Amino acid sequence: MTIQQRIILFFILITALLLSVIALMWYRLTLQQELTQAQKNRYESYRLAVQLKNTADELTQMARTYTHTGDPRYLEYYRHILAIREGKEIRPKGYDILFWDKISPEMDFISPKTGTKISFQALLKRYDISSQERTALHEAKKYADKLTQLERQAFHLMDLASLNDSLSSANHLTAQQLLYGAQYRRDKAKMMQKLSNYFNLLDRRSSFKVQAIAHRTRQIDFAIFTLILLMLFLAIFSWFHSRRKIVHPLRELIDWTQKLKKGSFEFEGTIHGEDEIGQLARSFTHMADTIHQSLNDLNVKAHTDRLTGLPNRMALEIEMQRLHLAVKYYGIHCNLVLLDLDYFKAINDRHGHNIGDRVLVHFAHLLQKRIEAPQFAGRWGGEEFVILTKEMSLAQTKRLIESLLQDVERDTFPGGIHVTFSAGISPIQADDEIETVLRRADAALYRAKRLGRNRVETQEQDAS
Ligand code: GH3
Ligand code: MG
Ligand code: MG
Repeated sequence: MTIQQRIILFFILITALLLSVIALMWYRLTLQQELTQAQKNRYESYRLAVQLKNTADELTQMARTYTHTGDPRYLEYYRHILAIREGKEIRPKGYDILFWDKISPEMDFISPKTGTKISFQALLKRYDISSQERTALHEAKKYADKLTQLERQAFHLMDLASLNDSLSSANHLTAQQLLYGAQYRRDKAKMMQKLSNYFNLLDRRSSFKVQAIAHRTRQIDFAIFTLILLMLFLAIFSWFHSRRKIVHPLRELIDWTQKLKKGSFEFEGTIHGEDEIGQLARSFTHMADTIHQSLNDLNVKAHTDRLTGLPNRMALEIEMQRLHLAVKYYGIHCNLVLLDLDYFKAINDRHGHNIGDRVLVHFAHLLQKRIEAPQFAGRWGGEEFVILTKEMSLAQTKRLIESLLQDVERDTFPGGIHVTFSAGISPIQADDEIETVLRRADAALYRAKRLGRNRVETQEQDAS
């Protein structure tokens, strides 16, 4: 997988996890709102039942006070309470809790001008309660209505009492007995039983709902926690993965460039794979190999004579330095031989430059054949060659050159011609400069030319 694909995958995963966390948090918020709504609904439903109980209690209180005192203000209050409960008069604000207890006998109740007329039954329909709870409240209301019937009977007796003085005290007593009698208390008790039933139902349902929401909230919390852990894990994994797969290979690549800068071509690395860095590393090593190869080729070309393929003057000079050091530090015997083809100018003149070239190449082949490692032969320039002998005495070197002289003399060169050469040998000595050695070899060569050519001469010391 490429680095780009890995980065895309990482962002898709992180975005998906983040979106899931946001969605779950939003859902959790709605659950919280649902919980608040459920608790509010529970309180409102509770207040609805309390209102029925309070109005029933207040009606009882007003009716009983009226039958005891005969004060028409209590009858007036009673009628207002009932009219409001039945939706015939406007419902004042804060009506449902302790409303009538706050009005003293000296005060007149003034019905509000604005507001809604709504009966208890109509109010009931507005609330989100179960059908069982609704039935319980309906039945409670039925018993509340039964109580108002008894209270009306009591008021009727009071009316009769006001018309007929002789029956007055008896009717007062009967009216009071109606409101304290067994039937009245039975109906009231039944109403309270229904209300109590309603409270139980309400409590069970709403607490169950609250528990269900709380349970769901815990599940959501767990899911959010798990997703956040996953995100954390993904982030840690990505960190280590990018260090292993991107940062370390890049550092290694930088090391490679530093090595290349210093001229080293050894790249032992651990960068593998098909991703961008792997491709870059392969291109880099390929490029370095090409440079290395080109440098090697250039190096070989720089040290090789183009015509003969023998080591050239530069290669000979390097080898001379090496042998000089070997003589100096290890005391081994080394010699320098300078060879020059005889009358070469005449060959050129007589057979042409091309044959001259081919003669040089042929001579070079003979040298390569006869001079084996550790001996070293090269073209010094023109028709001059150098042989460097290693771990060989002066006499041994001389014998080698003499046998070479014979081989060359016997050989037939291109153009069917015969060629000879002359040579001068000088030993390489520890306290000599290379130039001195060359000068001595040149002097020996000169002597060989002078003494008739096709021969070898030696020169161990500078001529005085
Ligand atoms: P001597 O025996 O004294 O060495 O005589 P010589 O003719 O060999 O020496 P001289 O220095 O007079 O001539 C060397 C010639 O070698 C002159 C030059 O034209 C020829 N020569 C040098 N390099 C090349 C080459 O690469 N190819 C050919 N064909 N001729 C070359
Ligand atoms: Mg020459
Ligand atoms: Mg010559």
